[in-house]
Amino acid sequence: MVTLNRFNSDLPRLTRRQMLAGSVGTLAALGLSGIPLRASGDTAPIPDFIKWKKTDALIIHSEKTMETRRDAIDMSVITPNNILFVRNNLPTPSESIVADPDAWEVSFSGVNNPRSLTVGELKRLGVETVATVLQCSGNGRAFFPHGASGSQWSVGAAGCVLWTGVPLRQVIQDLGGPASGAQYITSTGGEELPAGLDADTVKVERSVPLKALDVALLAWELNGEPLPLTHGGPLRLVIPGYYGVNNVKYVKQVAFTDVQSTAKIQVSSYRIRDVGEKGSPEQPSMWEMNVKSWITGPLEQAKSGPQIIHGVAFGGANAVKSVEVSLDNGKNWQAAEFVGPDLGRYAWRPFMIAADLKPGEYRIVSRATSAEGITQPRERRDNERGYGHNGWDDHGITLTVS
Ligand SMILES: Nc1nc2c(c(=O)[nH]1)N[C@H]1C(S)=C(S)[C@@H](COP(=O)(O)O)O[C@H]1N2
Ligand SMILES: [Mo]
Repeated sequence: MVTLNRFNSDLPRLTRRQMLAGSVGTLAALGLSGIPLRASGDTAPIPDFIKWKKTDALIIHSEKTMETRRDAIDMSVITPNNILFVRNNLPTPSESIVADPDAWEVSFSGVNNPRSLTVGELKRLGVETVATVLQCSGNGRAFFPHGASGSQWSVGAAGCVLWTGVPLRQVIQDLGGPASGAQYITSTGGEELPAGLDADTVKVERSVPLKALDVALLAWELNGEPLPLTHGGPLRLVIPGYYGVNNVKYVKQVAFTDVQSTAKIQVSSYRIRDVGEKGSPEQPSMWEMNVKSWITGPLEQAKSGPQIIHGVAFGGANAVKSVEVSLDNGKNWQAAEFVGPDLGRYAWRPFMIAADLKPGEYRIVSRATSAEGITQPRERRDNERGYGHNGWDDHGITLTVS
């Protein structure tokens, strides 16, 4: 028997039609499909490599995927390391690679003077700190009624963190600049690949457009601490404004290339396409993020009287400009206020409205608008793998006030 208590509010709201149909999507959404979408009462096994996390703030989907509970984000400007979501495509490398972080080597190619540099050497070239939203492309996947395969993320495959490292452009300048004809930055993760497999089918290697050189950072610190192995230590390539997958952990190679990587994770995975279609290179790649927001509290139950209704919002590749909140599922909207400091274009901003709530049931939704004037749509854009969901309807919560 699955008990749904605190986790309930993270569940997609099902239409009557979906309930009646009892589709695979419905089952996946409820966690009854064999995909472990856990209720908070469950004691999911905690993998060793995240033993240092505050595991009661996480929903453990599998031994390689865990998301932050919706209420754990609360009104935090910065997501603490010990509650930040985790997503690994491959087994985590050995802890030994962070024993002496400064000794980690990364090779640079497709530049005029190709060479390898250690983290110790990179630390002498420059330093900058940037706040970014780190978000998995599939965040919100659990809300797709067709039962998109992959981790059934609700809203918690996202956090806002501070990265410290050297701007990539500074390093590349020192190496004579990108070779002529370069169009992409292609970076490779440092995982050891399982033997006997074609490397292209498993390796984490992502290409992003060359223009990302203006913002990319080679980071060795997360929220003021040495970058933990779990989040890509000793060194991670951070591409502000881009989906999680482009932020390659334990980066061991940065190449400036005229074509995109031939790895499956680039060629056919992380591509937006209609339900039922296979992935292929001509479809849009999961690069720049879109504008998004969601309510983080109160969830489910509240006492009547004054309440602070709050959430987080970000603009994706742009700054977030404003957020509106509706207590009646989008009929009436009111402007929300941002809470706390503005950490820049790529950060999220907590927001709130003060409301005097009478007893009853409320469908509370939020919609953000980016600096370029794009507002979150009401509807999701259905797509095979459940990527890029920013529809405000599915992300709302139902609050019972007594
Ligand atoms: N080397 C490497 N980098 C990686 C991954 C990976 O499996 N290996 N996963 C990617 C994906 S899909 C996401 S969403 C983010 C997750 O980052 P986190 O685990 O630090 O939260 O890392 C990205 N970078
Ligand atoms: Mo991801």
